[in-house]
Amino acid sequence: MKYNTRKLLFTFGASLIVTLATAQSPDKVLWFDKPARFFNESLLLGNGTQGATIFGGITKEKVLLNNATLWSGEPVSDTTYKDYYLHLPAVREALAREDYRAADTLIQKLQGHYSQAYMALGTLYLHLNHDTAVSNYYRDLNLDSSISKVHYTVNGVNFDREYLVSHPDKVIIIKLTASKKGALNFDLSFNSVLHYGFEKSNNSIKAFGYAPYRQDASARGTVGKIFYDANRGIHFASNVAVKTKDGIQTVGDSTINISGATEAFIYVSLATSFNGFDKDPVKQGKPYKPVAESILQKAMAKNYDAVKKAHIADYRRLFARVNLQLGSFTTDKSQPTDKRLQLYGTGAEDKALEALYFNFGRYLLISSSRTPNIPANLQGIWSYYVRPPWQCNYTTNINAQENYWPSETTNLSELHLSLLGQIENISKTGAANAKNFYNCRGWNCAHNSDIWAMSNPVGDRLGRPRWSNFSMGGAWLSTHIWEHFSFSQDTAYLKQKGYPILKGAAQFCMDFLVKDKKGNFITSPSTSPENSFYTDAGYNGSVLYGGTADLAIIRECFIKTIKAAKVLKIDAGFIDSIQNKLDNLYPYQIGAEGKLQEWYYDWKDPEPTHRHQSHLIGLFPGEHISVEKTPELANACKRTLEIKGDETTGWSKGWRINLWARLKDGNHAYKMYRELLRYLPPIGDTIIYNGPGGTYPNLLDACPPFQIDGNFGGTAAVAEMLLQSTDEEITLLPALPDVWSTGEVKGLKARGGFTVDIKWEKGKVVSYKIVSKSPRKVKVSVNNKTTLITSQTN
Ligand code: FUC
Repeated sequence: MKYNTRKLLFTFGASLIVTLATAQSPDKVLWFDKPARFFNESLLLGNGTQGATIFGGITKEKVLLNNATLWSGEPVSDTTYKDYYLHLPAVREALAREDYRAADTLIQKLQGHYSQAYMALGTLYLHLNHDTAVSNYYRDLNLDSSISKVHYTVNGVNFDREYLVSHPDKVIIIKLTASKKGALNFDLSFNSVLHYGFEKSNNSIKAFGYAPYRQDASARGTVGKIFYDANRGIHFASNVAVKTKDGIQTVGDSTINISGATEAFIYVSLATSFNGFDKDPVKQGKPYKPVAESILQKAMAKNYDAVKKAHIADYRRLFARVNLQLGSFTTDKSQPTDKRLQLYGTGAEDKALEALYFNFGRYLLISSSRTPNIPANLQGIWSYYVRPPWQCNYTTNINAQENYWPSETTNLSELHLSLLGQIENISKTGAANAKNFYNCRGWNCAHNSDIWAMSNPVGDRLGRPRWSNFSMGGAWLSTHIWEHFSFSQDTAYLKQKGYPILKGAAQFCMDFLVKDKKGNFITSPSTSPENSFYTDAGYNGSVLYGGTADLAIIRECFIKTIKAAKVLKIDAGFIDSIQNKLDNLYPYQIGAEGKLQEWYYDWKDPEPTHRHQSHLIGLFPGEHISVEKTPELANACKRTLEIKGDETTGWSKGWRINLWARLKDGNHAYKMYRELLRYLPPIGDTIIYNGPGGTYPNLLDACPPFQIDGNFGGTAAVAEMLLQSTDEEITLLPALPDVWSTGEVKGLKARGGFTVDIKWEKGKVVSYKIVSKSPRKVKVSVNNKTTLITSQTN
């Protein structure tokens, strides 16, 4: 059907839409007055593993189906790159004689294969047989319940749909109702962009298929090869069945027809054969067909309302832990979300939209991060490509980490475990990687990973070193282990799981460090994520020695390893040796322009506004630079950010807002938060990589293209404006923007295992509550005064 805009415009005056919309909380509901044409307008549902993308089409509805465990590829072998480290001395020698051109080329010998890619599973199509002229169209996503709805009227008959993806029941359900008996008539079908087929079944559509066992990466625009083999790679099953009230159901091999129903429930179960990063998905794969069948049968045997009730209770257990009120709502509630975003872009005040974006980030994490060892990828779990942007992988020079910044501070600590499990897997492949590429102990990860926990430098010996040869992905990831402990105080986790992995990352760094000509410890070779320099001789290169970002990440890794060993009272000798190297790292330098120097020398930047700022990691997400403890370095970070400016990609904006918050400049953080929420029109289904970062109509972050890290960075930044903590002290409202002068937040988390509620008026805290499992002494800074208090227990 062609969507009838004129008809809709004519009928939108209908008060029903306004009633539906205004009944919703403007900070917890996304709603629209027309179906989505593109992914950037759709609504995303997920139970942390299964994902459904809802377009809300009228007579033609499509629902994109995803499963977090469906990727191309197979387990990696740890012998592929044996002895590659023999190429390392030549790079070091080139750098020692300041031959940066030679280093840029020689380092390519230290590159292996690219990561594999996250795969779309399939699409469910619904063709409804009724008139195309509809009125009262409305669709929404309620963040309080994780349920999406569609409503419209045709010839006086109301059609309603309700969509959910249940975590307790692992099933996707669409409920359709018609207000007139027998008015529901539709066909249902399934297809996939992967290799697939159907199996005979009397009462369901049973689709089975498989992902490529190998997919060669493509640089932008160029298409690499895709390899399929029915006996290799991750296999999937998708089962679809319908229950109806009234009417007749006709089931074919690949379609289901419903005629004359009043109510219908579509059940979809999705399962894959993935059985762990080191298991062959065919020979050692999970029994995906029986799993999909059993999920479907169990869910269908239950009463829908019971499934829905369990789904809402399960979801709310996580979502309702935090409540944010940013003052009086000035929103015109009768405006759909995309319109609000556009108005906001013209300068309108909409505190409810600012809170909605924060709530949406928490919603997205709950919906994409509940699979053991499989963290949210570049697009969470929602993708419709065989060849997604950047393989839709884990990019470990910022993006994978940024996804998890809100996990601890916004009270979703257990969701962090997906990433922590992946880090454990990476530490295993990364041990071979450390040995093969660098002849070091411990483990290491370069700039990418995937479901197979691959960790080698990518590039196939042709890649640009500025991203391929980043060697600090593992050390950076390992800092998440301490963060999880610091917020959760889970000593058993630290002792049994976390510390040995953290120690392994530190061990790699210990072995990798070499001395510069003055006797300082540095890395060589080194890169600064994705950036390049001009040497004094005018060479534009990217491989150097002693890059600041490497050393900043090593500082974080060492500081946290020492803290963890002290908590566990172990490894005194090892931590002495770490402390020694930490004390003798090449110190930070402040360049002529007042910036925190990014390169070993104060070289010129070809791109002074470059999106990456990994050398500032000590300020955020790290802990060793702060306004209070290292004011000169903090000031140099500030100068760096001023020179970089505020115009950058979505994820980079998300990061910079956090950095400005740590600089205690709430107004600058807020300015950039507004710019992160800049409306970007949907660009259709082509992948566009260039242009400003912002937010699509469905509130998804645009790098561009869509990348979920910006959503998570922005969400973390709101928490960082309202509450900051170190292992020693909690600061309330450290970077409160003037415009958020009155508000309340409940349930944020602080390091030390504290839960914090804050109420403020005219920019000052008027009441607060700090809770922990048992009463503990804690230093709190409130309205610029620090006091020692005892925490409450409830
Ligand atoms: C890094 C960034 C890009 C993009 C990619 C997934 O390489 O520099 O902007 O976000 O990751």
